[in-house]
Formats: sequence, structure tokens, C-alpha cells
Amino acid sequence: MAYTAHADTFARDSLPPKSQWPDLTFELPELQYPGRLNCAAELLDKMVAGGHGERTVIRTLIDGKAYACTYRQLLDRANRIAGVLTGDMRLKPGNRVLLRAPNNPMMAACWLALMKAGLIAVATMPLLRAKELRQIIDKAEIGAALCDLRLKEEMELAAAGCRSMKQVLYFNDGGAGSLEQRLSAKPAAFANVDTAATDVCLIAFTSGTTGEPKGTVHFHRDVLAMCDCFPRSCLKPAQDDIFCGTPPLAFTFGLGGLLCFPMRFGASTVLMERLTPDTLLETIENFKATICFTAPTYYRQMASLVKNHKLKSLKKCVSAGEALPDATRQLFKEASGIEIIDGIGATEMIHIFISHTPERVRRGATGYAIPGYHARVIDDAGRPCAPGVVGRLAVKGPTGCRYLADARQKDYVICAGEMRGWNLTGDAYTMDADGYFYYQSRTDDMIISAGYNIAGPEVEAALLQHPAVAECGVVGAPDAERGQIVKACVVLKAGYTGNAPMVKELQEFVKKTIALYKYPRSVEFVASLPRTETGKLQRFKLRQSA
Ligand code: 3UK
Repeated sequence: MAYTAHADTFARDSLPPKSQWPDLTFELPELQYPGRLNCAAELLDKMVAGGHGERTVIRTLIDGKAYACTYRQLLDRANRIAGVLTGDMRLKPGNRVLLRAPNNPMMAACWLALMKAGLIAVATMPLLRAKELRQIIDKAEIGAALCDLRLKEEMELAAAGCRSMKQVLYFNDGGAGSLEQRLSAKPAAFANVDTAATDVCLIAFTSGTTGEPKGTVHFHRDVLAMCDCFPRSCLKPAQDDIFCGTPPLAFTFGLGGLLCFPMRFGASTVLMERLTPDTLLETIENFKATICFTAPTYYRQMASLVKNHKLKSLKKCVSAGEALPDATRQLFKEASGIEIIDGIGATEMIHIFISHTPERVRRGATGYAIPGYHARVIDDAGRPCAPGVVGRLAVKGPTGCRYLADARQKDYVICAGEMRGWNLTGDAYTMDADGYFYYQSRTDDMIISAGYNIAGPEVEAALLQHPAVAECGVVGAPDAERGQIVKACVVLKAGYTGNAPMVKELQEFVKKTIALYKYPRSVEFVASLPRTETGKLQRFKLRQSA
């Protein structure tokens, strides 16, 4: 049996059988990790030891005033929290700990403390309700929680219904018994648990739309691999960079972009709770942020607000979570001068695997397989599709999908044949002759109308070019004759009216832009579109109302 620092082997024991694991490849020099690895030791202790101690790592606003914390101060705080976790709470390496908070400095310190103590972080989106939390607590057999005081109500409701949940400590509280009070009594030093590179350090639950949530299991090594792939080849940050953005730290897009990436490069991050497109721009301006991470819908809304802000500091923008329509890319570029870096990532893969540098952008494409990863478009028999032919996206690299005790493992990782070990993301893509990948839709979102396959996002991309359209979502609506028809739900910009002539105009506009049969036979005007906390359009909700 391979070395592990875990006394509690629940997570390891709940990994899929080896025969169902993804094939892992470590082809870059940066990815040659030693057998013993603790990701927090690399991201925090080593940065302090390497001379970054007095540099700022986390910035935020507290009561409207700028607050900054150095690498050394963060190390001190994470060490003390680790002392509380292993001391007062008597947690043992391998135990799972629920972590709940909006993006703020204590949330970041708690996450690092969990890593240091060899515990397994299960961070959850702030907006989850008790029922969803209970499923997660039960599935991952979680015994303890660190929770922001403002999320107490739902936390208590959830804990009450779970046998495994034994202790909850609250923070951003300051009161008696709070995490802050306890950590002040702990030493500023902590001996990091000597974890194996392959010890589990986090379980990220997917924001799946149906069925039981899936827990994706990641190792200490995976956290570093995400830092050493996309950032090194596409983002290329420097230590003076100031990161900011919207994705929750509970979402691996945010964990990487707003915590681990900045730390890997000795840079700093602005952690802000609940940002809107407008306050995100304000934050960039106030903190002179240089790198921004957010979802396509934010960039689209920010494009029209950029003129109200001074964004001279901003240099690079990363978009992920859903497809970036070319119309949005162009609007944002006209407004800000910045060529957005698009990237597709997945919770199963931990972070981005197809992306591009700003210089190597290609219109309509997500990018190419980034160094360290391989990507292919395959047909149902697993054979590569010719350039331009729609098929299923398959990827592999240093990270891959391992669901926590879940039969759906077999749906994500191919277990037999030529393509054994490749991950299937569930996306329909095409590839061109130069290896650029073009998103079509989720494979199960493809609209089939009168025998034609139609990708909703392509119709959306066409509609978004019309000056009256603020946002839109396109789905299949049931139809007696055609099986499904293309239905567009459209949010109009201020000053436009959603009436019959507008329906006609949008339909004619799409007919002129893409193949005739793809135009929306039904158009509904709506005030807003249903989205997840991570900015993804909830197509199933649009379909339900169709
Ligand atoms: C879709 C995209 C087109 C795609 C994520 C960056 O989104 C993330 O993880 P999730 O598990 O969802 C994965 C699915 O989302 N998607 C994401 N990015 C793009 N589609 N273009 C894109 N640029 O369907 C994918 O399979 O929520 C993104 C980093 C970490 C992440 N977890």
C-alpha cells in the first residue's frame, strides 16, 4: 500500500476502482512533483521562506476601508487555524471539513489551514440551502464545519438533519467560542502534515442540475498542477499582478483564479463578496487590479459600463464557466481594448484545459489544448472526427475525473478501447485543422428539430449580434410536428419593446446570419435569465417553461 498521511481513509476508500481511473500524463518539467507534497506548504510556507513574507497576498474592503494582509500574516493565521482544527476540534488527517463562506480573507485562511492539517476541504457555494447541504454532508460523511456567521441559519438547519455532523465553528464573528477567539490562543507555528502528493485534499461537488450531486476528488498534486498549467502557458502572471473577480472560492474556477494562482506566483488577490458587473469594475478601479476572472455574462454587461470607470491597470481577463460568444468578446474588446482569454475547465478536471494566449486567439474558438493536456473530438465509436465535424470532446492530462463513490464515473471516463482513460466532458465540439476547438453545446442540450441537430449557443451567438439583445438563451421546445422547435428567450436592452415586429426582426436577423433552419420559430421576451451562482445559464429551467 502506498504511503498516506491520512489516518481516516474514507476518501481514498471511496475512490473509483483503478480500472475506471483516468489516464494521467505529466509531460511538462513543472509537473514532476515529489511523492510527498502539501499544497499549502508550497503555496504559503515556501513563498514566505522564499522572501515573499512582507508582500501583500490578500486585499479586501472592511467597512469601506482597504485592508491588506501579507504572506507572513496569512501564514500566521492559517497556522493558528490549523492549531484549532487539530487541537480544540481534534480532527485527524483525512477527515472531511465543510467550509462555507462568501469570498473573504477568513475563508481563504481556513482553506489553507485545512490543507496544512491534512484535512479534506469540502467548500460549498454560499447560496446552497439546507437540503442540498445535507446531501453533501451525507455523501462525504462530513463531521465538522467552518462557517461564516452570516450563513449560520442554513448551516444549523442542515447540521440538524445529519448524523455525521458533530461540530460547527463560526467565523467573522469575534464572539465567545468563535474561530477567531480560539485561534488567538494558538501558536503562530504549525508543523504541516506530511501528505502524499496523492492524498485527497478536496472534494468539489458539481453544480449539476439533476440527480444526486457528484463529488469530484482531488489530490494535493492536482491543486499544484492546476497552478502549473493554464497560468504558466496562457495567463503568464507576474508577482506584481493583482487578481480579482467573481467566482466563489467554493468553485474550482474561483479557487484557482482567486487564491491558488496568485499565491503560486507571489502575486495578490482581491477577495470581495457578492460583486455585480458594476461593483466588479469599481473594485478593479479601486484596487488597480491587473487580472480579472469572471463569466461571459459579466463581460457582456461590463462592456457597456466600462466607460464609467478608469481601468488603466487592467491587463488580462479570463472567461470560463460557459461559452464566450464572439459578439461578447468583440464588445468587451471595443470597450476596454482587452482581448479576453477564454478557457474551458470543469470541476472534474479541476481547472482549465483548453485555452489560448491573447495573441493566439481565434474567433469563435475556445482555444487549443494547453501544454500538459491533450484534447480530441471523437464520434460515438471513439474514432477521431475529421476537422469541422461535430463530436464529443475528450481530454486527458495531469488531472482527471475521480468521482466519490459514484456509478457515473463510467460516463465521464472511458473505460475500454482505444480511448481508455480519456475524460468525456459532456460537451459537443468541432476542431479545425490547426487544433483549435469550437464549442457547440452540451451534448445533452443539442436541439433536434425535424431531424436537424441544432446547437443552442450558435443561435444565441447570432442573436447577440443584434443591437437590441442584451442577453438570450436558446433551447428546444416540444413540437408535435418537428419533435422540437428552436425557442429563444430574449432579454432586450433598455429602450426596445418586445412585440410582434421585434420577433419578426430577430427571426429575420438570425436567418441572415446562420443557416435558415436554425432560426428561432418561437421567441419569448423575458426580464432576466435563470443563472447559477457561477454565471451558467440554467437551460433546464428554460426548457421546463417551454
Ligand atoms: C462548460 C464551458 C464553453 C462546459 C470550470 C473553469 O465551469 C467549470 O466547471 P463546471 O464543472 O462546468 C464544466 C462545464 O462548463 N464550460 C466551462 N467553461 C467553458 N463551455 N466554453 C468555456 N470556456 O460545458 C464544461 O464541461 O461548473 C471552468 C475552471 C474550473 C471550472 N470548474
